[in-house]
Amino acid sequence: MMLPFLVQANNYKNSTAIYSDGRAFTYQELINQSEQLANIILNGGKDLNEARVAFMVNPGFDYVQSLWAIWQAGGVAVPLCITHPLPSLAYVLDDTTADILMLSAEYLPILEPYIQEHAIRVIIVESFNATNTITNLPEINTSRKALILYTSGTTNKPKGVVTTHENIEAQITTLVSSWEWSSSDHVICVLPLHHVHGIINVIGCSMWAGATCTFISHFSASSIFELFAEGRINVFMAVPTIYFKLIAFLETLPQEKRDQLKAVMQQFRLMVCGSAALPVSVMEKWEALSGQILLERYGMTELGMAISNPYTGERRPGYVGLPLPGVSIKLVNETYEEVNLGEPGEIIVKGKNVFVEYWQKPEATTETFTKDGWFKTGDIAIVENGYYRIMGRNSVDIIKSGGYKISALEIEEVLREFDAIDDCAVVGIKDDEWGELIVAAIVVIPEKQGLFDEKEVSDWIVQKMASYKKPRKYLIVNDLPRNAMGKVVKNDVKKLFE
Ligand code: MCA
Ligand code: AMP
Repeated sequence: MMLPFLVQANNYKNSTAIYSDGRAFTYQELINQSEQLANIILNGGKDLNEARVAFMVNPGFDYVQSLWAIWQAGGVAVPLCITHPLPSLAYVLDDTTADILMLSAEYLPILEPYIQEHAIRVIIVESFNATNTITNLPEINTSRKALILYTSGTTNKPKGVVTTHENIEAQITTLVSSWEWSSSDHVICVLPLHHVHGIINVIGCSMWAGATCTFISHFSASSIFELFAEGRINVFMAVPTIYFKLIAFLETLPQEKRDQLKAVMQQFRLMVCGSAALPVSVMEKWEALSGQILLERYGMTELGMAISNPYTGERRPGYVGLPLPGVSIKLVNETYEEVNLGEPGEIIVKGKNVFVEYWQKPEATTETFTKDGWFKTGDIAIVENGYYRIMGRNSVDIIKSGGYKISALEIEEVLREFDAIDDCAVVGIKDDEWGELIVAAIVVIPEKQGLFDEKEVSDWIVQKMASYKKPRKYLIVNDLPRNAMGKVVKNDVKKLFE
């Protein structure tokens, strides 16, 4: 049996699947080339049998063909973030014990030290030349593992979220039908491709529907509007920070140019926002500038999307809408009993969309499900007049900045390794542009007073972890605020930055 995404692609062989690298690629090319790349990955073997294949590949045709090739070879795809420093990449490679690494050539230098020290097979994606060899690829059951995405949580190191082909199909199909994706859609992908938002909502849905996806290499407001102005794109998806930045850019343009862009954007079929709370002010400004009412939805790496405002019907500002078809939701109290309607509770979720496990972390996996198999999100919500509203999280140690989920504990652990730092506490403080801004209260080692240098610590930390995890403000304190038990009170740390 063919994997479901291939069954879909075969319905649209002659349509354009992707615009990237200055050209158009049809579904037929995607099918052929990914099949042949799968053969190269297999290297004479019959089936990767869920071996992990990491790939650090630029957004575009190469990315999608790599993903599809890994799946067709029977592997588990592990996308690496193209802007992460070596220690973050090495963590994922070690954790997944990936023994095949697929790369865009430009990422070879950053990974060279890792490659030198590990028996890992490297495939440079651009140098692969499609031949027309006859292929004999394995049969893949959809219950097999397909993808591992890393997510930060309340533990200090990110965990690998494992989903199967079946999970991915459920995550995609509920969106394709609810948001009425069709083969005449054309979406632009501006999101990073190591997270669900870009992989499932943009690539997964567009490729499933036989639509077209145009890639740009990285976020740039001017490039996005240039593409919009061409008049071909009709679907757009982004995080609140991106809409904030697009609004700021539009506001710098002369009125005439703004009017032209508004006329173009009014023709869009759909604009979606999610990954973090969409401020009502951003939704309103965007509507004034684009004529579009953003559709806000709620999701999670472990779930794909779970709750969404309706495609047709009221898109209520400040609310995430209703559970998507196939996704069961309950709001529960601390003992996992359902709360009364109108009371706040933790969101717990069941459905085919829900991931299977945290990679090689059986205890964390057991802990995150209730006894009867509901996934505990850690997000608190309330139902008001029929719609869900997200009220916050049950952990202050999780920060959402720029749409990225970031563990305060992970940053603290790295900061504590810095020479002059004795102790620290990292928190997220409210910020219009970034949702939350990462800040750190620092206790300097007594003998090293005066030696703490913000720039030095900033330059140092980005060599250890992704730059979006870097604290944006530091405050030197004599002591961290603690409770009677000696535990740092994060809400009091936040107040220090007010
Ligand atoms: C970057 N900068 C920041 C931050 N990030 N400042 C404060 N807080 C931050 N978090 C600063 C940089 O230091 C730099 O400043 C300037 O912004 C530009 O940096 P750059 O890295 O180029 O940023 P960017 O390209 O403008 O990135 C902003 C972004 C990006 C496009 C919003 O953060 C992004 O792509 N976010 C989306 C993440 C995402 O896809 N999340 C979905 C996962 P200077 O110039 O002064 O040095 S969540 C998910 O998948 C679930 C399922 C869901 O619900 O969707
Ligand atoms: P991630 O693990 O990166 O997938 O992030 C998932 C988290 O993002 C959720 O647990 C929520 O805390 C948050 N999130 C996603 N969408 C929304 C939204 N529309 N409103 C508020 N929070 C959101």
